Amino acid sequence: DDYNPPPTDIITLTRHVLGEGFSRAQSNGSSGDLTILLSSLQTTCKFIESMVRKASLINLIGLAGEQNVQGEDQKKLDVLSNEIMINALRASGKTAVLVSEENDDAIFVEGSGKYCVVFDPLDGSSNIDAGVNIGTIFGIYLVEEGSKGTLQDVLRPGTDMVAAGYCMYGSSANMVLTTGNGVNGYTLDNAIGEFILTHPNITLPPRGKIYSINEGNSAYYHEPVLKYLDSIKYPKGEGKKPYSARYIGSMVADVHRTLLYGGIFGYPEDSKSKSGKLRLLYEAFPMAMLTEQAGGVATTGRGRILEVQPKSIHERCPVFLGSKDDVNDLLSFYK
Ligand code: AHM
Ligand code: MG
Repeated sequence: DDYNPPPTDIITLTRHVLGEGFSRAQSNGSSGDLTILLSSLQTTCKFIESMVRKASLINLIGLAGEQNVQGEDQKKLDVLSNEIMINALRASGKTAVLVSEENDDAIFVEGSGKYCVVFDPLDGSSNIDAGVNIGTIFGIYLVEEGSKGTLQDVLRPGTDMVAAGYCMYGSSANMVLTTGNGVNGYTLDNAIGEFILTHPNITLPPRGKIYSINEGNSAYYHEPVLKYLDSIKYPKGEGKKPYSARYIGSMVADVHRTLLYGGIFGYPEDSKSKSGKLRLLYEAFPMAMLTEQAGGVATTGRGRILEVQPKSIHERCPVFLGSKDDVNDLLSFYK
């Protein structure tokens, strides 16, 4: 017989998260709550995923900003994603403070929730209409001992995060998650509506062959960045090959590729953007935590990203992350 039975013992995200030793959160005796919170985040990503898939069809028949047949204003995808996340995270009963890229102020949730979630509901906005990969990024803090949830609970270095991750909406939906115990990747199986563990223990190769940076900004770049770029494009030494350039302009997609293939991703500070473009709390910190947990390095050029002390929730931060040897090469130009 040619019958090939499908695997019947699949590891779903829920199963994995339930069974994983939640090193940091567990030591606070609240791993059950984190499981519930992650489960709620999982649902929001499935919801956003389905909206992203439908959006291209809707775009074909109506422009954003127009009214739909019911006479309601059509919401743009990023606004919709933000509402989905805020509603679900509030309803989870496990959150105290929410910080979204889409909201000027932090949101304080009434109740006994102990977690703070910082997030960019739909990152890569310039890519939405072209159908290029976009994603949701999130980081999670536990409120400090005795706190009911204040701004101070989210104005903390990334080293305090208990979990971080993203979901990339591409040819498939991929969730990549760390709870401080390595990095795992899951792929959404739409047929059963579950994220399945497909990339266990993601580990960055020590060196890659790809650089990912918006080189169109070269006119503004500072010397260390220009010199580093030169060194990988015109390598000196027997048998050394120039690096390949890959830049999507969606942080989630560029970081995802970097985690899987290695190399370096960067959004530096320059003479035009004094702190770069990316947001510290909900872009740089989560991606830096994932990178370090996968064995890579994440730096501003001057120091470890995760150790930056945030002063305000939407502040920006220069970012370089990726394979250990590649990022250290870059850092040698800063010395
Ligand atoms: P956004 O939050 O408005 O989408 O901007 C963040 C995005 C990142 O996903 C990406 O790394 C970066 O902006 C790309 O910027 P640029 O187009 O300047 O290269
Ligand atoms: Mg963003």
